[in-house]
Amino acid sequence: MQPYPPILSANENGTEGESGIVTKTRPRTQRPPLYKVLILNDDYTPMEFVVHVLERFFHLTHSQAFELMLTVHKKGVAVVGVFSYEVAETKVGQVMDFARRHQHPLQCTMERE
Ligand code: TYC
Repeated sequence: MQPYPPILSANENGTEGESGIVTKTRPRTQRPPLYKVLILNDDYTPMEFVVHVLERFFHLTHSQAFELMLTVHKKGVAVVGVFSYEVAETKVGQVMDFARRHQHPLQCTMERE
């Protein structure tokens, strides 16, 4: 049996504070920001090296890697992928390190989406 008049109480989405007023809080889901990893063109890095980098660190197929390399070569820059901050940072570091070890000036950066 329900009492009459109904007892005022906090509902699932409300809190009854000292004032006796029930205030609602909207549940908010926060998504972590995403980061684009970009690869930049230059005049010296061999095309095959860039293709290899895209296959090795971004798991692209050979034809995807070749196509993306050509886009960068023609347009100057392209997004390779979108990742969490930590993953993007790791990939940028891996590419920069690999390019430096092979003495190529290839540049890879990240940008918040
Ligand atoms: N422009 C380079 C060349 O002609 C090839 C290249 C492509 C370099 C993409 C960097 O991100 C790059 N050898």
